This record gives sequence, C-alpha cells and structure tokens, in this order.
Amino acid sequence: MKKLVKAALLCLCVTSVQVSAQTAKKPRPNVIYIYADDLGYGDLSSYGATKISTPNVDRLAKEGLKFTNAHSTSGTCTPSRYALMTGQYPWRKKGTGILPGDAALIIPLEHKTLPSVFQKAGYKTGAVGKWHLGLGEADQKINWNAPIKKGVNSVGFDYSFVFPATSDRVPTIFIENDNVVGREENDPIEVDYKQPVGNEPTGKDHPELLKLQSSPNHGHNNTIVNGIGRIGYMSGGKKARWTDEEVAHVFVDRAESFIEQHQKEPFFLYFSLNDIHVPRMPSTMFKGKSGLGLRGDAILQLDWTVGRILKKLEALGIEKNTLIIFTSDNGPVLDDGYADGAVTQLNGHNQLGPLRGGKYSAFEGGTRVPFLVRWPGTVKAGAVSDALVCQIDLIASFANLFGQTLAKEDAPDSQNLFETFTGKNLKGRQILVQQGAAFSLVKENWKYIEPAKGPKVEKLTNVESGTNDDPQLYDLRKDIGEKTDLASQHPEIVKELAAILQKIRDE
Ligand code: NG6
Ligand code: CA
Repeated sequence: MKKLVKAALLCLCVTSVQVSAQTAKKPRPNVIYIYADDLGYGDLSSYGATKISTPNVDRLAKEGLKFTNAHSTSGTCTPSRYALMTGQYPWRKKGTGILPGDAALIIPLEHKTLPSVFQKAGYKTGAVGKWHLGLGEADQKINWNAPIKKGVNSVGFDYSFVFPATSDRVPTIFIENDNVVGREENDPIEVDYKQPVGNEPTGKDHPELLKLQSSPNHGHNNTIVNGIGRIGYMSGGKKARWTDEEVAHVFVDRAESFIEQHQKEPFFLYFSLNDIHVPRMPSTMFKGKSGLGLRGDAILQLDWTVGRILKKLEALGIEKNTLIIFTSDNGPVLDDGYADGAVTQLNGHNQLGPLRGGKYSAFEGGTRVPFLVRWPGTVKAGAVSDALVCQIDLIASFANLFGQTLAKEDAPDSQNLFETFTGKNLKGRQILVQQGAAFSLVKENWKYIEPAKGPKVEKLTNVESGTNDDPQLYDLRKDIGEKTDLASQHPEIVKELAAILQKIRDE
C-alpha cells in the first residue's frame, strides 16, 4: 500500500514537473491590442510624420518592433475587424461591409474567435471601445431598451464596454456587458436608418444648430446629437447619450480599470479607439493643439491614450509581462464627412507617407497600416521588420502560442506567424488578398490589382480608389507608391497572380 502511494506521488510529481516545464516554455503574457481607427501609415512620427509628434506611440516603436508591411484585410472598418476576430477573409461572408448602427451581430458563434482563443487559454478577456460588428439576433430589430442577446459578450469577451458602430452613426450610446449604460424606462431609445423617429432636429433641416458642419453631399445630416449631425435617426435615451469630447476619456478609464482589475491574472484587452474616425471632436485639452485641425488634434488624443495605458502598466509593474500590439483598422482619409479642418489645415502633413490611395482604396494606402509590437525583454527594442503580415493572422498565432489546435473551419485564412510578430523570424506571409475598391493579390514583391469599374478618384473623399478597367501590376519592393504599372511588361505574372486570387476565392 505504502509503495503504491509513493509510486502515485512520484507519478504526480513527474507530471507536475512536466506541466511546469511546459508552462515555462509557453509564456502567457497579458495582451493589449490597441486598434486605432482610420490612422494612416504616415500619421505617426515613428513612421516618418514631421508635422505632428506622437511620442507615446513612438515609444512602442523604440521599445519594440515596427512593421513596415503590415495590413488590415480591408480598406474599411467592419470587414477588417471581422477578419481580426474570426481569422476568415471577410469577403467570404455576405454582409461584412460597413454596418449601420442597428445591424445584427455578424460574427458566427459556432467558430473560434480571437477572444475565445484567449478565454480557452485561461485569460480574462475584455473589449473596450468601438465595436462595429453588429449586435443582436439576425433578422430581428434590436431592442436597445432591454439586455442585448447575442452581443459582444457572446463572442468570447468576459467584459465589454463599447459603442455599437461608429461615432458618426446612431445610437450614440455606450453598452456595458450588453446593456445600454444609463438607459431609462421612461425615455426609451428608438433607432431607424430609413425614416425619422421622434421629433428631434436633423442636420439637414437645421444646419444652424450644428457645431461641426457636415461636408457637402456626405450625408451625416440626420439626427443631431451633441451639435453633430449623424448617419441615422434616433430618439430617446437622452441621459444615455455620449458627449463626443469625452469619449476618449471614458474609454481609456474603462481600459485602465479592466487592466487594474485583472493585473494578477493573464488578460487580453481589445482596446478599440474611436480616434481618429469622424466626427473628430477631441476633448478641450487637445483642441487646436496640433495646428492641423481636428484630425491632427485627434491624433494627439490617440497618442495621449496610448501614454495612459503605458503609464498604467508601469504603475502596476506589469509592463514586462504585457505584449502590446498597436495598429489601425484601415488607411487614412481626410474628408470623411465633416468640415473639420483635415483638408484646409493639413499644413503639409502627409497621412499616407510613401503610399498611394487611402481608406477605401485598392492601393497600399487602403490596408498597409502602422503595426507595432512591444513586449519588453522578449521582443528586441528598436527592431524593424518588413515581413508581410496581416491582422487576420493573430488568431492562429495566439492559438499556436497556447498550444491550441484550430479546426479546419476555424480561422481558415489565418496563418501562425507568432515568431514573425515577435521578431524571431523575419519571414511573413508569401501571399495576401487585399480588399479595397478592387481586390488585390500580393505575392512577395508583386501586387496585382484586379480590373474593376468605378471612378479613379472617389468623389466625396478625394481618395484614389485604385480601380482600373485593366489589370494592374506593381513591384512593391521598388515602387511602394504604386506609380509604375508593369502589367503590360509582365503578362505572365499578371496571369499567375490572377489565377492564385481566383483559387483562394474558390477555396
Ligand atoms: C461611410 C461614411 C464615412 C464613415 C465610413 C465608415 C458616408 C458618406 N460615409 O459610409 O463617414 O462612417 O462609412 O468608416 O456616409 S469605417 O472606418 O467605420 O469603415
Ligand atoms: Ca476605420
């Protein structure tokens, strides 16, 4: 008997030694994913901006790894975020375009998501900030006046504090753990994107009430909230409505509380900023400070937000064990709907850096975005990687870190690039499909843009769309600005890349 117990104990010891050796091999850092909105490749001083200074974000570059060829999947928000969360190319699924504020949740619940991978690894997961992936059951009008079923907490977040879509779309409210914050029984919230609800003034009928004018023809002239015309109509919820000037403060406070609360356990925080999306209406402390209009001021606010997070980690003494990723959901745009000085006070700032295009575009400016990784002690400080990586790859990369195997249907387009994301390997993807005004396929140095109809310059935003009736081919290694179309010189490469694109589509 004694012998048996001894043997069993020995066995237990061996197992626990094995387990701890395994855990030692696989680190479990806290992970904070900071997602800027519409921030361009040229908008940070660490990426070459000279007319604006972003010292806090630049610290991530100085103390971490800077990517020069990192991408969102798409030139707009919803599809890029869908890909980040699911590891599936968004164009494989219908209904993943820019969503209205009353859209249903588009993330399928039967598959792994980025946060559910963390949950499975024993992390506490939180989402703070912009959501824009829909809320509520499909084919049902969402009821804002009751707890939301199939909300943010259904896709793998233990805690969430978000706004539903974009700050230029109603409803202009916060939602905490799938409940509207500050909702009142006697002032129910109603939202409609087709017809007016309630009797509040609209930007269209009462431009004199606006503190921020809409740009001509951009819409943004439905219900006025906080002196700003929005997309969509809303009534009720007077006490629940946000004040634009406070949004960044509210979000960073929530992010800090989440970090503080979970400082002793591994946590994953999806921190999705409102800056620098329109309406750009930063708080008083930043207004007029950049000299570049409200867009520049919003960049300063974004930088300050990052600084708050860095300070918080230091104060808690957890900065070494926290991996920060900073990136943007799509490229930059100056005029996206409001006369906010982005164009008139540009002052020589170049939001694109060396790239062409911008938000919505098939050119590199649509999806090539700043991407920084800081993990002190593990990721080499001040390193630069030109590996081709995409946000869609994070889910497979973290699953790999945690030793999780993903089923074939989970994250089908995501590649494990953990070693690349942490700078141990300089190789990235060989191939990436990019979704802008046209589809593109990048293979090593070559970029093929599929023929597509449409204006060469988007009328409203003045962004070069990248569309052309004929196929285009660029050698990105020599021509990052996509100035010289080589399609007619290399018809065989055009053919090869077009075929690969078709094959990936058919998968
Ligand atoms: C566009 C809006 C733009 C912005 C964008 C979404 C118009 C004319 N333009 O439709 O202002 O809201 O949608 O941006 O309505 S994103 O970053 O969330 O994709
Ligand atoms: Ca965006």
